[in-house]
Amino acid sequence: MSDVYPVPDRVRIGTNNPITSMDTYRSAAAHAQNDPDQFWLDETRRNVVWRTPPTLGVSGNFRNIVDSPITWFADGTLNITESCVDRHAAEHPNKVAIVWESDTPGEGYNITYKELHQQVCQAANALSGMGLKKGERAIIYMGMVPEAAIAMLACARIGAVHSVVFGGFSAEAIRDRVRDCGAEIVITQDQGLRGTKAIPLKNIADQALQGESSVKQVLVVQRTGGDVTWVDGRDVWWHDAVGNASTEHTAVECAAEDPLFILYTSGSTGKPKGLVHTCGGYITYTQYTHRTVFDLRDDDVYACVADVGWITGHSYIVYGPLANGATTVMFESVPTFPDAGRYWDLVERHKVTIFYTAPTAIRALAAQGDAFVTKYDRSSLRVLGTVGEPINPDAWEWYYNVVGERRCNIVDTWWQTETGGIAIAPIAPATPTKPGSATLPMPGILPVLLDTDGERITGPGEGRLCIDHPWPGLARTVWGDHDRYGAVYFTTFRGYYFTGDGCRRDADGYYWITGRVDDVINVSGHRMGTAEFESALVSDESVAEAGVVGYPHPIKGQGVYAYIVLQPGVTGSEALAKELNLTLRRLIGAHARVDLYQFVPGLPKTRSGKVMRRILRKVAEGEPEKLGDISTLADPSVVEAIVAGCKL
Ligand code: 7RM
Repeated sequence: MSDVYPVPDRVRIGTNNPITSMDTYRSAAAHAQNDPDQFWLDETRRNVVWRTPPTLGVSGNFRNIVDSPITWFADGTLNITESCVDRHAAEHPNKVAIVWESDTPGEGYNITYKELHQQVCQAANALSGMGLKKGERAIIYMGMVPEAAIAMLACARIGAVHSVVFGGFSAEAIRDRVRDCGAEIVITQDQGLRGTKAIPLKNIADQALQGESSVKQVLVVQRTGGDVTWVDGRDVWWHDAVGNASTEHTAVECAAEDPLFILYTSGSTGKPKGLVHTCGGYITYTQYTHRTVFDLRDDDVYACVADVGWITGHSYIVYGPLANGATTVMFESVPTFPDAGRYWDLVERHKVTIFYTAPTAIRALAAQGDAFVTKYDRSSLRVLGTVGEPINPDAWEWYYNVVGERRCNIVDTWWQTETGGIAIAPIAPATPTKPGSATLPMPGILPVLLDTDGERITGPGEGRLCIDHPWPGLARTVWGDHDRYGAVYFTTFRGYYFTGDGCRRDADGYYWITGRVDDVINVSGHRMGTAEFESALVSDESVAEAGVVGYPHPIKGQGVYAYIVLQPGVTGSEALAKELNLTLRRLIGAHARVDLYQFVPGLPKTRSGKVMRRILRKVAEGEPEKLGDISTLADPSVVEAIVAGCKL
């Protein structure tokens, strides 16, 4: 039996959460299960600003996603910025909406809801003036500056669809996304700053846009004043176009199911998919889960230190918190600048009450020793969240004992780009926790564990994690390829949404995510497809074939292991390994690098030519004795060479 941690008093007392105990949790979950339409209609009518309040709940189902797509609140109309900005600017204009923590500590500033409203209106007017219309796409390629959030909201305000591309991605990756979504406008900044390191975002965007005629205009925020390449007639400075625009703007009315944004995410095969989230359901689900899981209170200072380039930044830095009228921190820097105390310095200076980060950061910081933490006053903290990958119990205990001094509840939140918002997690004032478990499903989420034959596992057991009924935050489609959406998520197990994760359920009904069961790897909380690595590697002229798998890594969660078959006449070396990592950086981005290379004479293949990835995985995991049945291999000697070989 694992330890159970009761909810600390400080978290239990003073809440106005709709869910304050396991009893209220169970009755909310039962209501959402028995009458999902009524549950979510009540929720959205109470907490989202609608122009036309919806009367319809869900339609469509998981059995036939192609012919009967999922919709929520289909007869409602709204503009989500009225939920995120206008109502708060009217009700509490001087409340801080965004606390900007700049790269250099102390150089940031705050933006109130009134100011946010003015700036979003200005940016919306500027984008309209540049010709961006409802339904058209804008790529946002920026660092963590307030203008990134303002740009997202401004797109939403005119009904345009944004697609944020994480600032670590390469020019090639931006070009792929610009083409896939047919973007009309790119919004970027001169340079990004992370731990004093300047990232030439504008120049990378320019490289990406060479020859791309769909993009008519580029809007550029000046962050550092560094040199940039410039295309006259196409490029516009933010401070000119936005700074001079009117601070009044009437939001464009959108249908509940109009797309709000596209976010590209990696899967097992092919290029990243552009998942589409729509206005009404997404804003309903993110505001609900944000308020409930973190137990948001009026005077909270909420800090999620993710990047807006990932779904966590969309849902839990920008949309969820702002819809709730919260004060949300945007953190530009890195956890180790100027030293490993940066997060706790931030907590002390801004009196952060809710802090949300990834297990990889917790492990990295725990390894630096407790003094960096204890040096700062963390008495403001009440709820500590984690997201992105499984958290090992040691890291959980360190977060709980050292960072939170046993006063805070830990919310280990399991969810995905596809789920839109948190799907399995404790509700801070209600759910007793167990280190390493994401605990229990949100109301409205019906997790199902299936065995490899698709049979439902009841009670305790381990299987593939699926979800049985639509919830409002679910991504509705893959941009431009609804069939792919159906094929990837709804055909493995008919009638269920398949998450790609393995999961165990214990005797208390608690869920323990065991990690991906497909060819997706999770490195430092970054989701990457092994197929993307492989296709980038084989594009190098030295490489004939590549097989990429994950292996356990003490800090990053998973490391990347590449088996490389070289072209005839080429020999493996450290220098070649370095060169291949440069190829990955150029084709994917700075966050994509292989940790270990092994040059091998061949990949283990079946007689029909399929790579046996299980063997690659076992060797990378350091368990060559557990290869299992290798009798179907075309050439068993390849395995001997792989097991005996060395890694660089
Ligand atoms: C939010 C996000 C999704 C994948 C998912 C899991 C893994 C995320 C947890 C987790 C164990 C968690 N979106 N994952 N959260 N695994 N415990 N609390 O990360 O689309 O980028 O990645 O991340 O494998 O399928 S994501």
